[in-house]
Amino acid sequence: MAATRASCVVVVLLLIIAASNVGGLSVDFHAASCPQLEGIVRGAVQAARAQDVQVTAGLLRIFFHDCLPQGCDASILLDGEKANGPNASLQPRALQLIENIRAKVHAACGPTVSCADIIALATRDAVSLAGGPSFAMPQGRTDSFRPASDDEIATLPSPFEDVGNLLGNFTSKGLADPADLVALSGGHTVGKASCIFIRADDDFSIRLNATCSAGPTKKQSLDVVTPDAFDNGYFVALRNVHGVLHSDQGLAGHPRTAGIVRDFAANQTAFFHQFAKSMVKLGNIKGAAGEIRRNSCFRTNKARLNDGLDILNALIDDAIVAL
Ligand code: HEM
Ligand SMILES: *[C@@H]1O[C@H](CO)[C@@H](O)[C@H](O)[C@H]1NC(C)=O
Ligand SMILES: *[C@@H]1O[C@H](CO)[C@@H](O)[C@H](O)[C@H]1NC(C)=O
Ligand SMILES: *[C@@H]1O[C@H](CO)[C@@H](O)[C@H](O)[C@H]1NC(C)=O
Ligand SMILES: CC(=O)N[C@H]1CO[C@H](CO)[C@@H](O)[C@@H]1O
Repeated sequence: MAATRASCVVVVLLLIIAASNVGGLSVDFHAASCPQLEGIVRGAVQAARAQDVQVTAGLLRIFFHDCLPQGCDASILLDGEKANGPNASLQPRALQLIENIRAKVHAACGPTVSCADIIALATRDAVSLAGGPSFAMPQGRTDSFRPASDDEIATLPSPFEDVGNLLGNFTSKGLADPADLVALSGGHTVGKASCIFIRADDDFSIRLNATCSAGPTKKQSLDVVTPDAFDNGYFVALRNVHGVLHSDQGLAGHPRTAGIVRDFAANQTAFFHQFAKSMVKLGNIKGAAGEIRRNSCFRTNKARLNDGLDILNALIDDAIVAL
């Protein structure tokens, strides 16, 4: 009897420890509960890239926009946040890819993996498939109950900001090493920016801006050296004053970041090492306690339940009318 009670206490304690470990990420978090996870994610990202290489850029930006405002919690996929300003240009194909992967993973393993973990893993794979570094990405995140607030979304930095301010903006999120800002800005080695963001303050960038007269939806590659490859071409461009955004070009001139840009332009391995390290750091920004979204990455479980109740109520109303 006493032994049974003692073992109950142990079980309860273990449950408490497991619950309080939410947010404590580890690389083998899903190893036992979903051994197929990494293979499913990589296969799906590879297939998506075969359709459209831009999906790498799409995922990278989603990961950044998910993690920075209120922690990595897939809040970016909920309607409130998705409908907000910065999302206006998130790639719909990359957003849908995350949900497609969730459906595959949950079909194989049950609802054991969060949408936030899928964003992190898919982004990690999209980087290495584009020629970038391969690295371990800790897992065990949960999905938020709500989108980020407007105030939290407003903590995403502006491309018109000076580097001194960007360093402060990143430090306030726990990314305090200037190498974090420089390496993560290196995400702009792939992808495109809308013309309204081009700095247009010297001959080179005014010429780039001029290509935009084609229309307001025209975009310009952020890395003018090797637009679609994940490499250090972006830093080579910054050294040649061929950065596209004010926030990019500033990195080559600020005393706390210029030396790092020079290193990364000369040594791709140094960039790759720091990028992997800073991505893990970005991925560790912790969201509030949450859930594993079971039916769709675009809906909280409660919203989904409310839908179900609405349908049930409608059926009951119909039945009453029929009577
Ligand atoms: C220093 C802070 C940053 C600023 C000010 C910034 C700003 C921007 C802007 C203005 C765009 C263009 C959006 C558009 O017109 O569609 C953009 C695109 C992009 N950003 Fe950043 N960004 C920053 C940091 C990052 C980080 C940390 C990452 C990821 C590690 C990242 C990844 C991307 C990617 C991949 C794109 C291209 C997206 C696409 O082609 O779909 N950015 N960024
Ligand atoms: C970045 O830092 C500057 C200077 O402190 C501040 O004015 C700006 O609002 C910050 N931006 C974000 C997005 O936090
Ligand atoms: C950039 O292009 C836009 C639209 O084509 C134009 O209205 C604007 O004057 C240009 N800016 C500069 C600085 O050339
Ligand atoms: C390039 O960077 C890597 C990683 O930081 C370093 O081990 C290597 O010595 C560097 N290579 C050169 C030529 O500086
Ligand atoms: C303002 C805007 O474009 N919002 C979009 C955010 O993303 C979702 C999903 O791709 C779109 O449905 C919204 O229209």
